[in-house]
Amino acid sequence: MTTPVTVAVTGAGGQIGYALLFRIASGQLFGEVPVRLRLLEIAAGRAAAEGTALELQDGAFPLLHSVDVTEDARSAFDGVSAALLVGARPRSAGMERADLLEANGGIFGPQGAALNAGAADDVRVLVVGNPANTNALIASAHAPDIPAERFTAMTRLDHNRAVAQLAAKLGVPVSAIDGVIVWGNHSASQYPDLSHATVNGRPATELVDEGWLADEYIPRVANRGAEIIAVRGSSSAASAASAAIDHLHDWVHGTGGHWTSAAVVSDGSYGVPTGLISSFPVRSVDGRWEIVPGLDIDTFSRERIDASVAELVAEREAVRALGLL
Ligand code: NAX
Repeated sequence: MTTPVTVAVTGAGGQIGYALLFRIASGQLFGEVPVRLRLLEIAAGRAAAEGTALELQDGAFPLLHSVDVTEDARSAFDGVSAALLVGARPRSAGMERADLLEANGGIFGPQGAALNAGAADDVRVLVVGNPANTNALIASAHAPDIPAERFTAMTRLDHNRAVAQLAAKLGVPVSAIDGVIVWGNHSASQYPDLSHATVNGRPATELVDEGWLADEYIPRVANRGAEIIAVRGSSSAASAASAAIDHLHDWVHGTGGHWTSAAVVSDGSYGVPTGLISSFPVRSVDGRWEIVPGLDIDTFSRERIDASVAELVAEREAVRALGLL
C-alpha cells in the first residue's frame, strides 16, 4: 500500500471545515493516495469536529486512512505534508483592526512554530483564515526552517469569482476564460485584473467596456463575500472549500501552462515589496508556485495594485509593531 499522506485542517469544526474535509477524504487533493487527516480545533469547536470525524467515518472513503481530532497544534502538524489553516479569530463588535491582528497573531505564531517543529520536509501551507495574507506572514515568520515559499494564503476564491463573473457577463462557459489575475490582499482592496485575460482566445478588454469594469465588475468581485452573506445569511463556505482544494491541487499537480492567482511570498516582482505575501498571477511547475514574469502593467492596474499592496504593507507594519514578526 502507498504510504499515506498526512493533512491537517484547523478550524475543522467550522463551516468551511465541514465542506472541505469530505473532499480531501475522497482524494481530491492528492489523488489516489491514502490520507491521514488531523483535525485541529479549540475547546469550543471540538465537539463539532468530533461529529465531523464520525461522519467522515460513515463516508467509508476508500482513501481515508485515519482521522484524529486534537486541540494540540504540535500533534496536529507532526509529519504533515499539507496544512490548511482555516480556523481564525473573527472580528467581533467594537474590535479594532490592531486587536484583530493581535488576536490572530496569537493563533498563527504558535501554529507556525508547531509546523516548524514537526511538519514533513515537503509541507505546503495554505492560510484561509482571515486576515489570510498577514496570518500567513506571521506563521512563516515563526517557522524559520520551512522555506518561505511554502507559506501561501488563499485568493483562489477571489480568482474563481473573477472568472465566473466575466463568464456570466459574456454568456460563455468558465472554460473559455484564461489569464484572469487577482492582485494584492484578500480584502475589499484586491484588484481583479482583466487586462491580460482572454475569452476563447480574444482579449477580454475588447468584449467589455471600461465603465462596466471599473464600476460593476471590480467592486462586485471584491465585495462578493458580503453579497453571499446578505443572500445566504452566513459567509461563503462550500465555495471557499472548493477554492482551497483548487489551490492545493494545482500546487501539487501543476497548472499545465495556464495561470491562476495565489497569495505567495513576493520576490520583489511587479514592485511588491520582497517578503510580503501578496496575490500574483502564478503557475505551478514541478510542485512549486512561480510568479508569472514580465506582464505589462497599465496605469489603471498600477494604481489598484499599489493600493492593495499598501494595505498589506500597513498590516505588516502593524504586526511588526505588536512584536508578532
Ligand atoms: P467558522 O466560524 O464556521 O469556523 C471557524 C472554526 O475555527 C471554529 O470552529 C473555531 O472553533 C475554529 N478555531 C478558532 N480558533 C482556532 C484555533 N486557534 N485553532 C483551531 N481552530 C480554531 O468559520 P468559517 O466560515 O469556517 O471561516 C473560517 C475562516 O475563513 C474565517 O477566518 C473566514 O474569514 C475565512 N475565509 C477566508 C476566505 C478566503 O478566501 N481566504 C473566504 C471564506 C472565509 O470567509
